[in-house]
Amino acid sequence: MIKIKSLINLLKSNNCNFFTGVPDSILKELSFSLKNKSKKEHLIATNEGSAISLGIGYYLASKKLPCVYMQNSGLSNALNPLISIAHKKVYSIPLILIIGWRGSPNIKDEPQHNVKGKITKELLKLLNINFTILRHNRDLKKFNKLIKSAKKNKSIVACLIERGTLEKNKKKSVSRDYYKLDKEFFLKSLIENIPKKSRIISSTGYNSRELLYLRKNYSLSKGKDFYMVGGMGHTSSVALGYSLSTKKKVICIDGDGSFLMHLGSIKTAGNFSKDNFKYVLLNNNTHNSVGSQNTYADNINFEKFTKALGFKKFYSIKNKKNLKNKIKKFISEKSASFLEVKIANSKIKNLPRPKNLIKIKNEFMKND
Ligand SMILES: Cc1ncc(C[n+]2csc(CCOP(=O)(O)OP(=O)(O)O)c2C)c(N)n1
Repeated sequence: MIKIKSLINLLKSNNCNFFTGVPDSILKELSFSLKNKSKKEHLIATNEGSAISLGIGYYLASKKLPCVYMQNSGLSNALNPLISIAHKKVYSIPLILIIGWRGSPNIKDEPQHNVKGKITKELLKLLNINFTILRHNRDLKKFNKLIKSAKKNKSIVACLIERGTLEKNKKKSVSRDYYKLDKEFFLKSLIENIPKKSRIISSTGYNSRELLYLRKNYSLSKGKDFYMVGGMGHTSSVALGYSLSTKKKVICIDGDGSFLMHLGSIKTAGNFSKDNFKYVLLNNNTHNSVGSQNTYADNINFEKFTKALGFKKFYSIKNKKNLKNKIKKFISEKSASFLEVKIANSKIKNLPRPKNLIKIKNEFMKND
């Protein structure tokens, strides 16, 4: 096991004081230890490509190495600026990457993580990124050497960290609720009030897992679900693509972190959606599933924003008052509509995970 303090000190000793990235559950301890940094020193980015680009900008101004952290699934978002800007044969920008290694071949994980986990080292090799796997304190020495080489050769280096490597902080981080409405209560009310043949497409993390839990626990049978177990940020695009070729109501259930990750796609939905497209933003202002880091979505005026993007109708729910009626009106609205639900973090312990993905897909695609 490695103390996060040792890792941070190592970076500090290399004059690295700038951090940016997208949160990951494996790197929760890192997020926790960066919590009190100033806005100039630590930026939670909306996607991993942006994080790499923020690091590139920082280097251009400071000549110092930035530290960019991410889950390995986000490595694919990072590829474009890594290859087309920072690569040794392009601008040769030195960067330090800290990558949470989901699906490492040594550790049991979900299907979507196993696929990426298996090719993560190969991907880094293809990118000519020297890396080391951090498992023990002694591995920090190897990482130190890599960082020194990155400085000297203006290259990108990385470390891979598996689940359970970073020692848990003794002070338990409490996930703060920005809003009060109970998520289980809201989602249950939503499913109870949709037409039977509806289709739900739900985002990565707790939203999909909570939906699955509700289906099982309360035998809720209205509609069918497609869980976005990966592809974070693409929920609205999958939902839009589906909705254009069906008459069924399509309900997109998205998280604020997911919404922000590829924000441009909501503009596409504003432009092209038909009346059957119903977008539900579960806004808890956090990346709840990976440690409840802030998303900064609380200060967006979603009504003005989504109307400007082409949504004809906007609904807002923040408590139980009139909830059922609001849901019904939103669902039966004769135009594409956007619902922001100001909601508390998930309260259910040990949420289930979607397992038989092919069966889920086949069920979703069945005619009814
Ligand atoms: C491309 C990518 N980057 C990072 C992650 C890790 N990750 C999984 S869920 C999640 C947070 C999602 O936040 P939000 O959409 O607000 O939903 P909540 O967790 O709050 O329910 C993150 C960052 C991922 N799965 N994929």
